[in-house]
Amino acid sequence: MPESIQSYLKPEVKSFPFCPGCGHTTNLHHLDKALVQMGADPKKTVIVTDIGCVGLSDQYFDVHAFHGLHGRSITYATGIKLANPELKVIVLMGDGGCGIGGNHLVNAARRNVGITVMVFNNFNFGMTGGEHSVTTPIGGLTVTTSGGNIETPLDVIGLSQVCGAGFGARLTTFDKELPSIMAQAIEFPGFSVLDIWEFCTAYYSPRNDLDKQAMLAISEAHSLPFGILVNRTDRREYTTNLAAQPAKQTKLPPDLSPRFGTLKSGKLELILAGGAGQKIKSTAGILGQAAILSGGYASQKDDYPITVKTGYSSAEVILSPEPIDFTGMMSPSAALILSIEGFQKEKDKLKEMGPGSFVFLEQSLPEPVTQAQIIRVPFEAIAKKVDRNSVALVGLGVLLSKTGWLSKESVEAAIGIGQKAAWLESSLAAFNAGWETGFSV
Ligand SMILES: Cc1ncc(C[n+]2csc(CCOP(=O)(O)OP(=O)(O)O)c2C)c(N)n1
Ligand code: SF4
Ligand SMILES: [Mg+2]
Repeated sequence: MPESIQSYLKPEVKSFPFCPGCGHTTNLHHLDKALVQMGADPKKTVIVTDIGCVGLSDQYFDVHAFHGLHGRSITYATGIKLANPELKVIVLMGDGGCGIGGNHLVNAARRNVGITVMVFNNFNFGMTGGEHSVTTPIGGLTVTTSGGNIETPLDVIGLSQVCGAGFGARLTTFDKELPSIMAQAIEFPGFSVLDIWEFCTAYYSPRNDLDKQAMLAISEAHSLPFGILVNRTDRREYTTNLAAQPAKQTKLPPDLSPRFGTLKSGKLELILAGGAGQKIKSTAGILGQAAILSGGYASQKDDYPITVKTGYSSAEVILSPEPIDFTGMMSPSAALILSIEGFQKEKDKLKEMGPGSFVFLEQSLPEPVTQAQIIRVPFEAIAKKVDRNSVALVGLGVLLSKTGWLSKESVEAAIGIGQKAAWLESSLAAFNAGWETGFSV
C-alpha cells in the first residue's frame, strides 16, 4: 500500500544525471520526500516533464510518466487530468519551458485545472548552454546577455495568481519545508504552481556568483517574495466543474449501411457551386451519403468565404466504388452551377473539363469556357414552384436522372437521413421535380 513506500525512486537509481550541484537533483529528492509524505498512490500519480535538463527527471520515478515537447507539458498534463480526474498530475518544467509555453500556464490557471506545475527555476536555459530566459534577473549574466540582462523577470506566481490559480508558492531549493509544500500543492484541489529557485551550476550560478544570499537579494530587488503567496479555495476545480455539467444526449451517427446495391458508376468527381443559402453543403452531403448507401465511398470538401452568409458556396464531392485515398479534384465528371457567385468561383475549373463531362448550368448564367456538354436548366424557376430554398436539390435531381449515376431511392433515403422532419416533404418534392426535369433536358 502507498503508506509503506519509502521512496518513489526506482530501486536501480543510484544517482541523477545532472551536473554536480545542479538544483534539479535536490528538487527531485524533495519531490520524492513529498510523495512519501503524502503516501501517494504510484498508480494514480503522473509526472509530466518538459524539455531541458529538467526533462530527464520523470524516468527515475516509479510512477506514470510522460515526456513531451518544450513548453507544452502543461497541455499534456491538462489532457491527462481531464481523461482521469482521479490522477495527481505533476508537471516538472524549467524556466525556459515556462516562457516558451507561457500561454499554457495562463490558461491552466484561468481554468483552475487540478494539476501541479513545479518550475525548476535556474534562471537560464541549462541544457542548451546557458541562454537567458523569462526569469533571468535584471543584470543577470548569461551567454545571450553578456552585458547584463535588461529584461524584467516574469513573476511566475503573480501571473498565475491574476489568472486565477488556487495555490502558488515561491521557494528555494534549500528550503526545509519544500517537501511539505510540494505535497500541499499536489494535494490542492485546483491549479497549483511552485516557483522553485535553484542552481544551474554549469552556467548561471558560476557566471553570477549565485548562492543563497544572492538569491535573497534577487528576491528583494525584484519584489518577488518567498512563501505561500496564493491559497484560495473559492474556485471550483475544472474537472469537478465539468463533471457537474448535465449529461448531453449523444447524437448517434446515421445508419449508412449499404442497402441500395452497389455503386453503378466508376469514380466520379462532382462540383456543386452556388451562393450562400442555396444549401450547397447539405446537398453535397446528401449526394455523398446516397453513394455510401449504394455501397460506395464518398469524400466532400466545402469552400466558402469567412463571411458565411454571403458570397459563394461550393463543394467538391468524389464518389467511388473503391476507398478514396486522394480527395483532390483531377478531372471533374460534372459540375452543377446554380448562381453567379458559384459560376465566378468555379469558372476556371470548368475550363479544365473535357468532352464527356457535363456542366449543369442555371439558365440565366453566362456562357462558360469549357469542353464539357453544357445543359442549361431554369433551376430557380423550378424550385420556386416547389420549395424555393431547395434549388440545389432540384439541381441534384436533374443531374442524377440525366446521368443515371445513382438510384432515385438511394438519394431519397439520404434526404430522409439528412433533413429535418419539417423540411423532408418539401426537400423530397424539390428533388423529384428535378428528377422529372432531367429526362427532358
Ligand atoms: C520549442 C523549442 N524551442 C527551443 C528548444 C531548444 N531547447 C532545448 S532545451 C532548451 C532549454 C531548456 O531550458 P529550461 O526549460 O529552463 O530547462 P533546463 O535545461 O534549465 O532544466 C531549449 C531552448 C526546443 N527543444 N523546443
Ligand atoms: S546544465 Fe545546468 S541545469 Fe543542466 S544539469 Fe547542468 S547544472 Fe543542471
Ligand atoms: Mg532553466
